[in-house]
Amino acid sequence: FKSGTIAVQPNLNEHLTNAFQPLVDYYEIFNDEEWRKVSFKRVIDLLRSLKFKVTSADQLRSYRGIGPKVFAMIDEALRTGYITRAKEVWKSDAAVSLRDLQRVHGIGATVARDLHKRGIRSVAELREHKELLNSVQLIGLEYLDDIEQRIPRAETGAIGKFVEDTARALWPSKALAVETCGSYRRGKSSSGDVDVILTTPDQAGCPPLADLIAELHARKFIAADLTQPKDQLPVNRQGQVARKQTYMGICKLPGYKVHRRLDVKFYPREQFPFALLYFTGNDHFNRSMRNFAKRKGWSMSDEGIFSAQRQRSERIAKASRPVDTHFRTEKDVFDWLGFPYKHPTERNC
Ligand code: DCP
Ligand code: MG
Ligand code: MN
Repeated sequence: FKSGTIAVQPNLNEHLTNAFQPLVDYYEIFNDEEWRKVSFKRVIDLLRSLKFKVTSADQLRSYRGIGPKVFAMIDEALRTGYITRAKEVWKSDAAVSLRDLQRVHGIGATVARDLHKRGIRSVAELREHKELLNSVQLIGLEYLDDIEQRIPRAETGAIGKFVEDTARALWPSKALAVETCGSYRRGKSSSGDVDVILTTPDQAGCPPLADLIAELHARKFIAADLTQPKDQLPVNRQGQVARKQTYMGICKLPGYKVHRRLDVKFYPREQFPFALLYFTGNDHFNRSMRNFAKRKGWSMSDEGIFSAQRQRSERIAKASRPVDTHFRTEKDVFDWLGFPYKHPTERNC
């Protein structure tokens, strides 16, 4: 394996790269203006590579690749927080199309651009051209109207409980910990999807998540799979899985009308506090905590904490975890980092 390290290079100029990104997305669509896309992309790469946070356009006077137009745009973004030209393209027909297409699960920026180039301008048009979609995108399209509806808090809790009850019935001897995370755990009155994570204190590993998903299918709770949990193996000799396992699908409670997006993840016990933290979010909170860790020389993920010069090889990354530190709870992670503890309901930043 390669032993090279990935130097941690935080983007200190997100305030500017975000302002330029819509221009890249926009010009990506027009083949004859590809050069515009490339030049804005170069600007973003340059800004991303800087070792300082730009506070005045004058700091970039000496940089080649920043012509007068881009210079004016940077100046505008710093003064007003946005770029007029980017705002215009954001409202353009093409951008409206791209955003509409990306409502479908499995359609990201790249696929949306491809579809747009093929002449598909909206979800409505997509419904007439299903031959362009893969199986996951087809499911995303089929359940789009349901999935876009917010889930009332009580229903999110009931879905979490259905998964929990099924898991406990399936593995009665496993002493499972089951938690519904995401916006639900942060106390929100409604959620976009349901995020359930599980673990077991069993040192040998976790049972196959595929078995739980099969049982949820048997109970007619899952309507469609967006991932295939069987792909997560290999299992060890005891038939147990030592790594995290993840599943995405569409579910519906018995007697309910609307289908909901469900994420289920099964983590080894020692990773659980990190998984809990990560999937509770929100993403802004996660970013600030990760940045805090980074400044102390650590890199943090849903699986654990690693020395920041994270090796390319996962195995080495695991080995670089500080020895003799056992994280039992989320609070252990806060305390170990010296990051002030926040209750889940205080993580809505
Ligand atoms: N997460 C993250 N960064 C991402 C995606 C997710 O840190 N790019 C973390 C934080 C989220 C959590 O995973 O809170 C769950 O992701 P969701 O997309 O389900 O987001 P929420 O549950 O917070 O909100 P929603 O109610 O929209 O599902
Ligand atoms: Mg969620
Ligand atoms: Mn989710």
